[in-house]
Amino acid sequence: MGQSQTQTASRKSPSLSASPALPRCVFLEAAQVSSWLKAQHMNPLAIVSFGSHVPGTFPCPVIHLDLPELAGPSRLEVWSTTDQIKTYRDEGFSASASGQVLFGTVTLDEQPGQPIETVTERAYRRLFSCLHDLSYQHIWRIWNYFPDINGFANGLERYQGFCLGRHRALADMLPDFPHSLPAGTAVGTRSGPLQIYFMAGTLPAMHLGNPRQVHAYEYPQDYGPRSPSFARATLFRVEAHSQLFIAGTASVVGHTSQHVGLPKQQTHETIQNLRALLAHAEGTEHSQFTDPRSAALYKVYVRDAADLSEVREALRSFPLSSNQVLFLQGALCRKELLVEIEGLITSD
Ligand code: 3EB
Repeated sequence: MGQSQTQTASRKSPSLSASPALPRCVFLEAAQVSSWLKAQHMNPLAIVSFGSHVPGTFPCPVIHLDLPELAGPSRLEVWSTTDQIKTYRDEGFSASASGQVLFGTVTLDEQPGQPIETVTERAYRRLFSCLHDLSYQHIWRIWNYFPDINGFANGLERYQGFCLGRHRALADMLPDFPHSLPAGTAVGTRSGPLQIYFMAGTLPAMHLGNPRQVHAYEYPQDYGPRSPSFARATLFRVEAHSQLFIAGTASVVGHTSQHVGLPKQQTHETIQNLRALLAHAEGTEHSQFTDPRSAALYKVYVRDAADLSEVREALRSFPLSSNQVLFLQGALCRKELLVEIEGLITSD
């Protein structure tokens, strides 16, 4: 992005919050959030809860997802920044923004009889018109959640309907589609409306593929009438600091699901995909994403709670320290997929 490398050395600080443009994400127990923000002099950009109560009131979007936590104490995903924030609210849309980064959410209820593709297309059109109005042109990361993701309606699996509606809106509204698509997650909740949250910036980020996988936006039509619109990872760099947003990654090689019915093997395959992606990102950007000193956060989505111990066992071979991982129960977009892992790695 053209920043000079020499300038950064003097600015380098042990705190990841040193760089104003990089938002920070941490997993915190609900009771700690207010005191943590105060102690760190951070302003909240967004708070995501997975079923637990969010105490107090926060000026930023607060997103409640019905994705039960499967291990450890209940925690919230807290996004914050050292910068001052402004908040925006409109029907079905809320956002908070610092100078360079906007964190937003679109929530739409499905009306009886309305196909999921229609709701999704509306939500995405809404999202882009709000971003356009607020002048955050570059979309960095998108998370999508809705119930009954593997259910059938109107001759399509609901996930396929979702992909169709998303594709219609993005192909129309996103400049340089599909190459500008950011890292994505799409996971089925137990209940709730269609909930989308996202980060956008005033500066462009770099979107990456995974060398072991076909670009999702180039999947053949066997998986649905329109391919899934997301990149495998998005990398944002400011000065010497890099943030790598890792899309939901599953046991998919090429475009084919591997190890049907075998959660442990699916987890191992997913780890191989993650390792390939991290190596690719390091090669592209000369940043250290596999360095244990990098701050890494992962969310592990497990379809069946009964598979948790096998998934955790398989994850021992991957450097995930337990306080940086959330295990969530969620349904995944292909019925045979049992586990999916997304991540955020900050390196400086
Ligand atoms: C896959 O590789 C697994 O439709 O936004 C992962 C992350 C998956 C995001 C999406 C789907 C999405 O196809 C599924």
